[in-house]
Amino acid sequence: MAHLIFILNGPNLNLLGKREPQIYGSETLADIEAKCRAAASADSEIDFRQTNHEGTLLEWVHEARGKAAAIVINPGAYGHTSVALLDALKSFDGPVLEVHISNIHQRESFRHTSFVSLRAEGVIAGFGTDGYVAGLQRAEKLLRAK
Ligand code: CA2
Repeated sequence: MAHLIFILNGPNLNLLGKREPQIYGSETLADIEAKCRAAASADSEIDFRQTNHEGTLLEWVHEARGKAAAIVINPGAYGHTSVALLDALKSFDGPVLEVHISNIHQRESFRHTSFVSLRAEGVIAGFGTDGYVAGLQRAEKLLRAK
């Protein structure tokens, strides 16, 4: 059966490919979106978004309730700071997969914890932009098993 998967991106991810390539690589967010669309199975519809605003991210998670089957999310720095984002994700019924491009555990200690991880079925960090495809494929596998 066809299903909708939200791929949500938090703050500063619009800057990918434009600065800090040594940490985040040279691909842009548009490249990542194209990669996800190419990797998605035929029965997945992808809704790919980015925002720099915490409230917008919360509203997108609310919108996903009753609409999307799964959420793949790179929360950016909000993963480390936002209890509100965790609470919003707890109101969503389907699988949540958390993606970080960089290996957050190899970086500053304030990046080592993520509130989102408390809700996520799986967490991928340090796989570069391939982590998005891994998160998407894991979401699809979990949906097929339902
Ligand atoms: O590794 C990741 O994907 C992160 O979620 C990226 C966030 C960072 O705050 C998290 O700790 C880990 C940052 C988003 C990208 O920020 C950029 C800033 C300048 C230039 C390019 C990207």
